[in-house]
Amino acid sequence: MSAIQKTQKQAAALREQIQYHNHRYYVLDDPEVPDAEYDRLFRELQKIESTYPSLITTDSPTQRVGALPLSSFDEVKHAIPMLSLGNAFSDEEVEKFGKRISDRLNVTDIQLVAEPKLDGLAISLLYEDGVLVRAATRGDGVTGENVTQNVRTIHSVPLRLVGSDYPRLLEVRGEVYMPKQGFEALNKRQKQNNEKLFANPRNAAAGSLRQLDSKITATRPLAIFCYGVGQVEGKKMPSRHSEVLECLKAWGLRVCPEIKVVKGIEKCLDYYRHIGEQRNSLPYEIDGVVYKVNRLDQQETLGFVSRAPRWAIAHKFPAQEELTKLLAIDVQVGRTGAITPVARLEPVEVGGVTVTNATLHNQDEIERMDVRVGDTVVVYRAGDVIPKVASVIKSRRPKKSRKYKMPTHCPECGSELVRAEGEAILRCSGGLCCPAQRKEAIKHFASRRAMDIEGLGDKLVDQLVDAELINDVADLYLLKSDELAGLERMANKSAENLIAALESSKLTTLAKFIYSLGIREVGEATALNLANHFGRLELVESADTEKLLEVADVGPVVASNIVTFFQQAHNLDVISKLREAEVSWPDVDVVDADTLPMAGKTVVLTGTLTKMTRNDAKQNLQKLGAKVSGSVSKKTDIVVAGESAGSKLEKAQALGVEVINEEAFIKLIDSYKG
Ligand code: D41
Repeated sequence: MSAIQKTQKQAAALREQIQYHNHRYYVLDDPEVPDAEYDRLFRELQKIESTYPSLITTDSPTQRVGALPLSSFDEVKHAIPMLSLGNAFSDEEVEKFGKRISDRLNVTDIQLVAEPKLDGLAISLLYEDGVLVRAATRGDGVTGENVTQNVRTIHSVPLRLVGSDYPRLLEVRGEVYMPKQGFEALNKRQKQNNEKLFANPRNAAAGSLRQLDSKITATRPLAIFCYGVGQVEGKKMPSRHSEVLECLKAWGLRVCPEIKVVKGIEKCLDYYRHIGEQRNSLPYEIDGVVYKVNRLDQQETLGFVSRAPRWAIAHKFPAQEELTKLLAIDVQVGRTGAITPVARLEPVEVGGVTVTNATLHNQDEIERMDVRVGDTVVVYRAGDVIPKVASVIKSRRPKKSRKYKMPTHCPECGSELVRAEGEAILRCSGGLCCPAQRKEAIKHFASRRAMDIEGLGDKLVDQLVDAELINDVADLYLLKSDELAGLERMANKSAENLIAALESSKLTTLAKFIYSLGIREVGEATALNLANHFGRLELVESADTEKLLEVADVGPVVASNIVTFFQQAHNLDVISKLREAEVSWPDVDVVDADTLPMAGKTVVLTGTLTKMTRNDAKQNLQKLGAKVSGSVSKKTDIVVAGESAGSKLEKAQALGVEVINEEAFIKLIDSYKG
């Protein structure tokens, strides 16, 4: 055997192995080897093929992607038309179907195959001598489009059939779809890249299959389930549909595992209900089930009417999409002040549930769809998710409609709505005073790292706000123990304890107080920087953006959050009420950060410290002007490694960064404190 023949044999053996593992992974969902092994085989084959391009075959697993973009799709005429399916929307219609076939065949208790009806696109795959040579969309059933390049990128479509007993010519029919998970991931990616979102998995699958550049299709998580055959030459097929499906499985084609053989219409309806219950937990979207007469001779006897077989019917689930009228657009304020526009709709039944509200997500989404009050809209509801307005029927738009404008002020508290740069959502700037945000703000205010009010947990905050005993954080300090004692599950003793805790929380630090205010994106570190930079709260309140940008770690977004917060009169009111209640803190001696002993140093804390908390260590470092970071890099100056330090310590050692233990760390800070 010549050297090249040997290599050719080696390539063929690799292809066979890759094909086997591909089938195990993508078709059977039962991988045998780790991904790394698959990758190794794949790279080995790639290496051979790049050295000897003449050895590349069209069914080589390396050839799924790589074809040049098309300028248009060619037409494909189906040798045998791809039939359409009649629909049934109720048990009665299915029973009528059962009666029709029984009467025509003159038999009762007919055997049927029940299949989930995938919500994707019907496709035809043509295999010649076991090799995929063409894939076409159904189109109008007679003529479709040649989408071979795109379908080749779908991993669950075998480029070569398994075994050797397949027909010389085999046309397989199935449904290409996008799994729910893949759909969510794709839309997330589209959003990040500022590209258009797909309304549902079906549209996403259709859009992906219609790409002229198969490299794009290759990035889309498509899959296939095969449900039948068209043209077959060179082999006698079995006599039942269920057996045909078994053959397809044996030849490496993917068939839906939920498919069942049932006897009689009653069992079909049982199947429908069973699948209906499974629907939300299935990893793909279905819009109903399909019943097919199992015996092929009976199918032939029944024949078809106007392109739909008499021997099959689709039993649809109630629609998940309906048309209705948009009556108004309201906005809702979430816990963090996020504003969500909500569509108020003329009540409409969607998938068995009456829908009167649907989310419009955000301002961008409204602008993208240009949705207007008075529009006829498509409402979509899937599983347990919140109904959403999927699209607008522009042709039904009333003449005098006006573009929707988002409000500029919070509907709950009247504060200005602000949109941070690069963010899609508007937020209420009301902070402490907006009722929708009040509870969250109070919980934050009371938390350990903020005002540290012991005994004031989340549940109690909810109770206090619901009982209207407090409206804002300042009201906390006006609470009386007899008011508290009147609350459910509140003993006299705990009421007194809370009053005492409130009292002792009054003396705080400027940094903690700023942090307690809950200004967006002003965390502990920023609050400390602000306190150290300005020294007095009045100076923080009156600082403009330019002044704020001088503070360590304050960027334009944080600066603008701070300015907006202190522009709201009610925030200033709350602060003055707090001061009246004798909440106080010592002013901070302002030191020029650059002159601090550890200015410019970046320190990483890792492992467990025994003599102080991680947080105390951090604050000590920050007071000395050091920056505390969470990850080790070349820019790290010191790593403080406590007990059982792990990967960060290893990384520091690898990078040659100075590492000190807790003892040395304490000595270090003490030496600076002097
Ligand atoms: O899952 C499906 N979407 C599905 C579609 C299925 N499981 N079986 C189908 N069977 C047929 C016949 C009976 C005509 C061979 C179908 C379709 N047709 C179909 N899909 C799109 C149009 C027709």
